[in-house]
Amino acid sequence: MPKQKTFIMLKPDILKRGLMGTIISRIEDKGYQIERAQIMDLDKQMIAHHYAHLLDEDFYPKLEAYMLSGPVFAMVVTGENVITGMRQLIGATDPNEAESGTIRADFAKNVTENAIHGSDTEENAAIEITRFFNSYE
Ligand code: IDP
Repeated sequence: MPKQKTFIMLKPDILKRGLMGTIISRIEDKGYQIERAQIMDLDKQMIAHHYAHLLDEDFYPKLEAYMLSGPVFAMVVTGENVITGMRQLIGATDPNEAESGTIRADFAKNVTENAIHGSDTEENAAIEITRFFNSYE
């Protein structure tokens, strides 16, 4: 299995609550490498592109407010089968449904403020990495 890249983003409350290091350790402990990273503020347009599939949802304004509530930590993470592996490490969208030991089960506050994003497909990983880092190397 060749190395893959995925886009991972620690959401604002993780930075505010001082949990960045803990979550980065979980990623590295799984054998993945952080290849690129930056702390950044998102704007409404960036959030609308990233969550374009959710723009019509009732909860979108709440999601937008959460993603604007502080800087995020954006990363390109690499490793064997990293897209599926990171989705497993992250857990289900709703922390009440996330398997124990996953990042969301341990650190997400609720289904909106759920700590972390990870790309779901290789195609989306390439789109998201390009959106956040301006290039897919
Ligand atoms: P994912 O982040 O697990 O891939 P998506 O369905 O793409 O799940 O949702 C994107 C983000 O939108 C979630 O991570 C969460 O922050 C928020 N979200 C998703 N579903 C709900 C919901 O039912 N209520 C409130 N917020 C939600």
